[in-house]
Amino acid sequence: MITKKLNFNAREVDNFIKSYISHQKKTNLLTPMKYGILSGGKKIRSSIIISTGKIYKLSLKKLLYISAAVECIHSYSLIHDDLPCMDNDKFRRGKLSTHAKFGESTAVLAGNSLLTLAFEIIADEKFNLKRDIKIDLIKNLALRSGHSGVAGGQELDLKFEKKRKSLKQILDMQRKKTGKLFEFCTLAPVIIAGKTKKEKKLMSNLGEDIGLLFQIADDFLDVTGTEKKIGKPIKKDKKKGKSTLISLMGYENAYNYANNLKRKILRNLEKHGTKAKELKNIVEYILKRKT
Ligand code: GRG
Repeated sequence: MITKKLNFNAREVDNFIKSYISHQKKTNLLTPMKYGILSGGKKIRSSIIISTGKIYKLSLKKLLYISAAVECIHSYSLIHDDLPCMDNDKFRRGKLSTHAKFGESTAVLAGNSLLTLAFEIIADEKFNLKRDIKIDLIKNLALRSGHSGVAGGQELDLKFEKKRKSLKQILDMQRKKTGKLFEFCTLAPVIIAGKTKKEKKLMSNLGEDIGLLFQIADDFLDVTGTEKKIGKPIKKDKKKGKSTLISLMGYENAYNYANNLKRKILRNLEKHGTKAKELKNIVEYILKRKT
């Protein structure tokens, strides 16, 4: 069962992060940082990293460093996404959001500290990789987190509220806001494995498609999910006037779009045969998920 595997991976990554953080200097910000990264969350990006690593026969240890770094960026983005100046959400993962629990300025600083921690983890000398590979990883993660990636996508998302946007504009925003970090998840193992430029491009595109699928599925959950299961208020997108595929083309057409995207992703994974079985199962799960 894929959910068992996802839970197992999430525990492995949480344990790695806990142990990593236990060696950090003790500061006031550590508590809100831990609250933002450790209490809950599916760690699906980590499972994508780990299952992509299986295609290239990489050790779990190496993949855990990358997973921890990505979860730092992801948690940082959620902490900031919930802030009053962004989506102003009081609940996340079934509990108070970080700013609601610790105050706004602490949440901003805890988010910023998770961002820098991500790069500290990759640069750590205990992460045993050649220097040029590490620089490549750091550069690629930075590129996807900043203005041409997640942060840029978030800005578009906020700007698009209560406006009628085209399919192209919505897809561009969602590919940046959510797709770019997933892109790094399927690219990083290829960088570590030292594969060709062509393979890197193929796996980057695949990851971005998986991220887009994940975002569309997230938008479905806002309509069909329950607050108890997803741990945050539902039906927010309509209230806030968010630009989504559902607002543009209706639920059924958006579902067909997502289903075709899922099929395309699975077709592109065919060439890896059984080595990609776990990644394929995660892709199937993304569209079926209830949390
Ligand atoms: C530059 C990283 C960065 C952040 C600043 C606030 C912001 C800019 C970006 C927010 C981007 C954002 C919230 C994207 C939404 C992605 C998404 C679908 C989140 C939900 O992810 P899940 O379901 O969450 O994996 P869990 O709780 O399981 O970890």
